Amino acid sequence: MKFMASKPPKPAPAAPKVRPADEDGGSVVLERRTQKTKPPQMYQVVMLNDDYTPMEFVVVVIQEFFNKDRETATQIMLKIHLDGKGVCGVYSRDVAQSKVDQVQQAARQAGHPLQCVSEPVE
Ligand code: TYC
Repeated sequence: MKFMASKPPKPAPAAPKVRPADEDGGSVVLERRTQKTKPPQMYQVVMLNDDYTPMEFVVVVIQEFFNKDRETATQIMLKIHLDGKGVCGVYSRDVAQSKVDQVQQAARQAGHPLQCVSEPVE
């Protein structure tokens, strides 16, 4: 038998351990949570009918303060005239209140009894 001058060959290196994706030690796990914050309460500005404010004034007010085109403003005004009230727009609480204030100031200045109110949307 021949004498071995060199060491016996090392065993092949072990294959790297592969961990499952959810156990890799460094990854970020995002939990699915039910949303806790509710969207803010919105308010509708409702305009009321009366027997004295001219239709044209109401149409102009709806165009000016609620950013509606003339046709849409006319439809809203006619709905108010026929049904007694109608929604001109839906906003956050502060914006809705400021629309009410603007309409009432314009109506008072022009000498018309036009009224509108802000109310929470269900
Ligand atoms: N009813 C009013 C008229 O006949 C018109 C009108 C419409 C007034 C809507 C107010 O919010 C209103 N001149």
